[in-house]
Amino acid sequence: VIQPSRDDKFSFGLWTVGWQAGDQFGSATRPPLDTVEAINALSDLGAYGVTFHDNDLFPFGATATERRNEIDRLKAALEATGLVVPMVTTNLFSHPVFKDGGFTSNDRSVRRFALRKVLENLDLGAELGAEIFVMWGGREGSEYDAAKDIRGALERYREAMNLLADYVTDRGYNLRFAIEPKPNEPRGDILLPTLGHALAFIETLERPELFGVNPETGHEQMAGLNFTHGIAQALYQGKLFHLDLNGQRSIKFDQDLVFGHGDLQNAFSLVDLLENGGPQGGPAYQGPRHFDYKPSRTEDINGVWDSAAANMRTYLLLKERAKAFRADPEVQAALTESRVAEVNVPTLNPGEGYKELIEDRSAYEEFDAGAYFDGKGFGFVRLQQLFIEHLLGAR
Ligand code: 3MF
Ligand code: MG
Ligand code: MG
Ligand code: MG
Repeated sequence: VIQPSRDDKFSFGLWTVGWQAGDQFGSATRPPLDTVEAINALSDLGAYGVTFHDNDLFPFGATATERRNEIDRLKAALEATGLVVPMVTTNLFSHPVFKDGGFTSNDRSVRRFALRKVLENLDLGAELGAEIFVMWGGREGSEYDAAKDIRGALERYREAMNLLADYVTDRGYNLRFAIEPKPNEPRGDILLPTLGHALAFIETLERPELFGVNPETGHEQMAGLNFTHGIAQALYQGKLFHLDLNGQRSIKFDQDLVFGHGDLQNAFSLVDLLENGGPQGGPAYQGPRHFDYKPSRTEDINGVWDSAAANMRTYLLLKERAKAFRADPEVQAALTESRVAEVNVPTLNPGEGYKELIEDRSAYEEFDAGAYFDGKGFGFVRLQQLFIEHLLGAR
């Protein structure tokens, strides 16, 4: 029986199930969803956490009393259900004032306002016990190359991140930052467009240890990239602070489909990586399994809850399939045949450096590549077919 439980650590953004489904070409097809109703329903479905932007909880420009009222309602619902808030984020994209960005707008006053908005929200994150603070810079970018000095904008981005890191450090907050890359939409081009750009940028910050990434399935796939590879690199570099799971079918607009309703093979290898550590095993990911998807515009509220449940059910089914894949003796034999483990053997012998390598004539002068090459294949296709058969439930 596939039944999500709190131990599975599934979380949802309030903006996901709460999306009213207005798009570029049409108005909303669903009424607003109240925070307390969303929390109760997600709790019943087996989620363990909810996340939100400041303005998912209270409207932009809310008075201090309105803000406090919504925070208290949220806290009461968390108390009643046992749900937690593992992550909080800030909306620096909806209000027209952010049309050229928050931290990197050409307008300096907007940048100062954006920084203050985030500081307020850091206080809220700390108050609710969140440990991760996500930053998606949706409006940080441009449509026209002549209109944005990219080096200047990156310098302003850095200035902002350094200030936020100073703030959480001085306040003693147990919060770390996760940058969420996206190549485009709503801007023509967004700064820090991929996970790789974000990882490189983090190393330029004053407190890089406080920064990691929050990669989203669809965002990497919109750039034609392999999400599982990206997640593996983020894990390898100790930077996978959080993630946004959803579904995307190739390079097109940000579809935000249910997890697994996009590239299913890539979803399967991802779950195998998160749960089993991938081909060679290794530490599994410990953080929330967070869904950032949009219940399709065609759906009513029943479709919203069906889709929320579908994210978790698909994840658990893939987890079960990945376990069966790893346990299958034929798969194990195929992995050996494909020498998948051998990539973990260091290329140099213990204590060897380039001098010893040069001295080892068998590595080069006496290495007869023509004779060494025996034409034998690696058998990757056979391994992949076994992977597919497990995914299909045929084994
Ligand atoms: C947009 C997104 C964002 C971020 C969110 C959390 C509105 O494509 O993915 O969702 O995930 O801002 O930081
Ligand atoms: Mg997104
Ligand atoms: Mg998306
Ligand atoms: Mg996202």
